[in-house]
Amino acid sequence: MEKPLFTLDKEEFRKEVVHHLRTTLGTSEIKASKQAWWMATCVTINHMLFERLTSTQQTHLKKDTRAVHYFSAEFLMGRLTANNLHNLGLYKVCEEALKDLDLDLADLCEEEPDMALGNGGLGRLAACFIDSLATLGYPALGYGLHYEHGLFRQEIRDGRQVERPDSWREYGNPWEICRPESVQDIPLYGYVETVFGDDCKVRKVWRPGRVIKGVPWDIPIVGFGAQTVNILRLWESRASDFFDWDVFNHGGYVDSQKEKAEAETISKVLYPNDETEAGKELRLIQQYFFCACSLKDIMRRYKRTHTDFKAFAPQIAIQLNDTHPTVAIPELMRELIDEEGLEWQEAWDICTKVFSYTNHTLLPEALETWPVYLFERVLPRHLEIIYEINARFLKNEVDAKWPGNNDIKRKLSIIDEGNPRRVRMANLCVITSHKVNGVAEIHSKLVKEDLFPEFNELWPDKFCNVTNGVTPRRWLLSCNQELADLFTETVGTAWPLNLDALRAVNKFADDPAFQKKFMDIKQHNKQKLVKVIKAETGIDVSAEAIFDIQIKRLHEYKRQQLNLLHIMVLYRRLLLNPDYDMHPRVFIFGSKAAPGYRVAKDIIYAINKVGERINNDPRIKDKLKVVFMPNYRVSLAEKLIPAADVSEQISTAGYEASGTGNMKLAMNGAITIGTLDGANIEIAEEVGEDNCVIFGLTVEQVKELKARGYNPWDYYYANPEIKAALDWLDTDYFTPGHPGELQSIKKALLDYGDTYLTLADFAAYDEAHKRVDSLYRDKARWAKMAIINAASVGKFNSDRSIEDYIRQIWHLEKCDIA
Ligand code: BZD
Repeated sequence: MEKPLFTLDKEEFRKEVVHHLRTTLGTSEIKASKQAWWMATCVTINHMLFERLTSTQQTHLKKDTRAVHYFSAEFLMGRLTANNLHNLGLYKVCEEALKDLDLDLADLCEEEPDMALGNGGLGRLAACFIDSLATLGYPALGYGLHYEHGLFRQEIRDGRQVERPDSWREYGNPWEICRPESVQDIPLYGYVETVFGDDCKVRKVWRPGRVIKGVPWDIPIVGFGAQTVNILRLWESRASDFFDWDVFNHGGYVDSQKEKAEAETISKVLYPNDETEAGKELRLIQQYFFCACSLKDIMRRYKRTHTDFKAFAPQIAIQLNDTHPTVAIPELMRELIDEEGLEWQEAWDICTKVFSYTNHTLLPEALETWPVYLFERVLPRHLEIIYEINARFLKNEVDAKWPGNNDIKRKLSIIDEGNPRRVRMANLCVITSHKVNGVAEIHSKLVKEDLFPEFNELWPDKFCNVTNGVTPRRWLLSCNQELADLFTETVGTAWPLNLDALRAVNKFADDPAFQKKFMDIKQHNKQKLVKVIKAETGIDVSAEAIFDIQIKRLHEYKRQQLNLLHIMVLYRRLLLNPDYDMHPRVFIFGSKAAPGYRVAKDIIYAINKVGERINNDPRIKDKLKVVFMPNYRVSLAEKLIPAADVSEQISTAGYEASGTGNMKLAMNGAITIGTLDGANIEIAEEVGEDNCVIFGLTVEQVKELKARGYNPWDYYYANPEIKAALDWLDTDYFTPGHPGELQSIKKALLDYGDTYLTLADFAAYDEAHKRVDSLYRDKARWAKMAIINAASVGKFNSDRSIEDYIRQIWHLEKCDIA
């Protein structure tokens, strides 16, 4: 038998790369570009991935395993080269092999465009979860959309965000494999006919107005240790083969091209909406398209080994990542009833066992609803099915529990009877799913008590919590290799799988020699980031300053404006008193705003303009710098996180479902300055309240203040520093010649009521920063805190999250691969 390839030594690896450079890339060592070398490296890696992929698929088929199907409109994968090498255990071999060719692996990795098929936390969570599923050896498939353009590329022009298209596969992508043998046809539009069948039964038949082709692209997902290689299957839309060739032949070239373009539009671009509902027809079609393709694919695979549907629910688990894939519910009902001939109750029993739903937000404006008229036009049969589900639910469940209570009926109904009438996707999810989970303890509690209290009364066992996690392979081993090596040296090699093993590092937290090693690594990471900052923004910063980092989507509830307001107050203190006692600080931001979210874009502009003024003001002697890193994305996060001293997690309590950046930053030894919100609460529990800086109103206090009637003007008049900073925005100090350009920030915080209580939390936030400053000056104390943070976040390994899903929701078994 051929030797397994992943035991390659560096000589063999080098030969393979050169071989592929010549035979696959069609170039040679003399003239190959960096891009070609990177591609040749990827082809070499693929050779090994595919071998394990085939063994995995054969074993799963042979053992007829139960599998989870993770349905998600987003998978924010980032780059795969370094991650795949680490998971195959070949990173160092590859690095050495390339060194012999005078190439630097880290440098070649920069050739890879990010696969940015997601907006933020929700999409990145899906990526971490499929890594963990493969690592733990569970049969799993990720199902999503093969967007031609991922999240927009952000350029900053004169301080403002400009959205440019992201073309991640313009020059080909080495990780994806097209599977034409598994193409699906997806109907849309049309009408429903009621027919009397040969079996004397009345049936519904959907006569679609249009059919689109779904082409699957598979991305192999290799687990750490390379035992299991699962797949992420992403669907691309094309014009179907039912395409009217007659029209084409009779001179209808332009019309036929129009049809092609329309079909391709479906998977053309990712909607850049985070935490708001877009409600556009194309988005509904995107959702239906990938769900229908995926269900047909599941059905096809199921039928290879089964002739009836008795084993369907025992074999298939489908996790709905937020409400975006909800339309899979009526689609599976339709498939089972209309196409497979099952009775309603049989089909419903299957659906209620198969589906489960993860909620990622409590924000009312983020809860998806679709106008009934739109549903009726695009998916007429699905609307009928939804009505039927609703009627049965209202009668059998709601009326039985609350007889005659129309208020509750109105609230729980899948249909919102407003004008226009709308389909509430979250209600459909909760009614159908056997489990509904939130993503952090506090969030899951609020899902039960505030968002769905009546559903919780009906079905108390349905609701559960699975606290999010992140993969330590990407977010420590791969992005912070020096720290990873120090940990391996200290506690052995088990930690990338069992992150709790790092607890053993805690006993060195006070050890000056260990502290030095740890902080030297932090310092080195900061020095590397200094260069990146200079290259990306032209700004000079010193690695001796505190690196204070806020990286996440821009949203008022995440309160980048609170950070900015505090920066302005610090700046003013320094202007009033150049000897104001503070350790030099660099505030670093990375953030994209939804293109239609005005205030968010204004906040980006304000950060840039305030930064520009501060960074060029010699009076403050470089004590303060503000950096806005353009085009925040996974690969940039991998450079920022290892260099962070301080992690800003400052959402209004009750609004951030979990957060996952908070986990990555703590894992890399950053100290959290945060509110008691989302997973911050659990991070504080794990690392200890002494090792993070918690401030601000709690969820309860936020509710009380809002109930009492919050008036931001009270804080404006009571705190002269807040007043001075906000009034500053009326002037042209930061925007010379353009007074008032930053006024919208002030307006949002005063005239429009400061929805997210920025001013109410300001004083506490300021005090918290004073604490950060004094803690940092005590070098030993800070080093100890940083070490304890990195060593104590084992809970936030996404492997633990997956085991929680398995135990509470999916009930899968691990499968050894031969
Ligand atoms: O999901 C985020 C939450 O805001 C975070 O608190 C949480 O940690 C993560 C993972 O659970 N939500 C999103 O990222 N949401 C979106 O990206 C999104 C995308 C499209 C439409 C609506 C929301």
